Amino acid sequence: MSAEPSAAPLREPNHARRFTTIWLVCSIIAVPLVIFVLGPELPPGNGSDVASGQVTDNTVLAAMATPVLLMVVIYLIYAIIAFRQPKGGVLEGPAVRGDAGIQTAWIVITSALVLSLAVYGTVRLEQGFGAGSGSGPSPLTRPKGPKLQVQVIAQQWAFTYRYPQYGGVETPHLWLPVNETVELHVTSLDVIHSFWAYQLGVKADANPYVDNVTFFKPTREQTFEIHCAELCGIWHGYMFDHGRVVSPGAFAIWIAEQRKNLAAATKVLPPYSLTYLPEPTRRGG
Ligand SMILES: [Cu+2]
Repeated sequence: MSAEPSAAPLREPNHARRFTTIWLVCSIIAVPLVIFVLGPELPPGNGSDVASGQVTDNTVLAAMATPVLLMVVIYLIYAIIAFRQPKGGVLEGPAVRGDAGIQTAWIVITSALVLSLAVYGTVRLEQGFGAGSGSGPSPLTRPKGPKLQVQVIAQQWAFTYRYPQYGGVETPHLWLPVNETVELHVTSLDVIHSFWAYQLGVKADANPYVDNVTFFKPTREQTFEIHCAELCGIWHGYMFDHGRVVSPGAFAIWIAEQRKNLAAATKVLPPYSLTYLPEPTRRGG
């Protein structure tokens, strides 16, 4: 009725070799697919040099995680198929009390993976213009060449943008010329906000009395999303807008229009400053 239990262990195939072969073949196929097919589709897209860097980082992480994921999933499937109970028999498996080789390999490989990622992360964080896209009030380095300075002013519940090189005009929307390095200064008039231009890969805290500087270069003309990424009150979710990256010609026309249309408002604005000290009583009406 049931199979001969004593004969089974003798016919055991070399599971370790079989599993390793399946895993290696799957990894060799999957890793290039992750790098070359999935990688270019990963967020936040290639809207700026900073965003492209984030796509690279996401690709590296996904490529390194793929063999680990495959090991877990393939082992699960392998175990379900190869180590299932034979029909009719209820068998005890052999008592396994550890395997020095596997344990050593596990510790060495996982340590190497984690430590190499720690080194990679640290290098990438310090590369370019400081700590990623949010470089802070005193960036470690500055990109060379001319820069378009734009100040992001956050307040409950909108962002406005000041262009000190264009008469200090303050606009309700953000337009940027393509292929021009932007020096973004992010501050707030009230509570803490966070300026997040998703497709440009730019996220910087907007805090009162703080001037957070961040650099990036938009690399293609597009419409991008702007969100507030810090819960800042009841209409936090309303702090949403679309910005635009346009040709230098279109930007010149737009900024000239803004200067003309907003001239009366610009006249009564406080002078351009890296932070502002608004008077709450005046703002409260
Ligand atoms: Cu906000």
